[in-house]
Amino acid sequence: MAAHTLPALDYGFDALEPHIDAQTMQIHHDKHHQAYVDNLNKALAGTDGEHKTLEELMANISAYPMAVRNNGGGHYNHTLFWKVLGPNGGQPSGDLANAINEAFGSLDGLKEKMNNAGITRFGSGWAWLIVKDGKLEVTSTPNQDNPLMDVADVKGHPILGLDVWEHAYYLKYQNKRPDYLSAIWNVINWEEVDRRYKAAR
Ligand code: MN3
Repeated sequence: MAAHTLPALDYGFDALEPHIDAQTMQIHHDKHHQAYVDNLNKALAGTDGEHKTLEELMANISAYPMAVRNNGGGHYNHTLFWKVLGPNGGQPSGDLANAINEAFGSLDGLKEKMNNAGITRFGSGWAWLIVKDGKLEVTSTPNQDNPLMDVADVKGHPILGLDVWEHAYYLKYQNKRPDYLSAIWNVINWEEVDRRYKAAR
């Protein structure tokens, strides 16, 4: 397949203000994500991994060098992250809302569980809402790992991911990761989470 490329955002860098500031979005997308893409392409050049999709790489990531794990995970995770964020906020509805209520009691129950997963993830990583055996679960991963990887402690199909690396929040929130995690729920694109939920079931 062709070399991996940085996907454009569906909204402006300032669209998630005041919850996520424009400067953070610009650096995060144009610098951090671009670096994952560039370093993934470098790590894959001339290897059999060059011909695999991202999903194929994730499923067999233990067979690849750490540079593919870190940068392939970084590319997959951020591509998902930009899509599940958006300026319109709102709430989950339909089957997804029912599944959230069933698994976590309420939307607030999900938020609490995911924020706790993000806050207790030491160092850098991600908090995830996944579909596992048809049901919703919350988990977290270190670094740029994700639940699609064969090395993940808890495997499943991610439908929402929250980046808890400091680069995702430090300019606005400094060391206050819980404040960033509280605010991010104002800019979740629930239509996209719902689309991924239906696809994953
Ligand atoms: Mn990031």
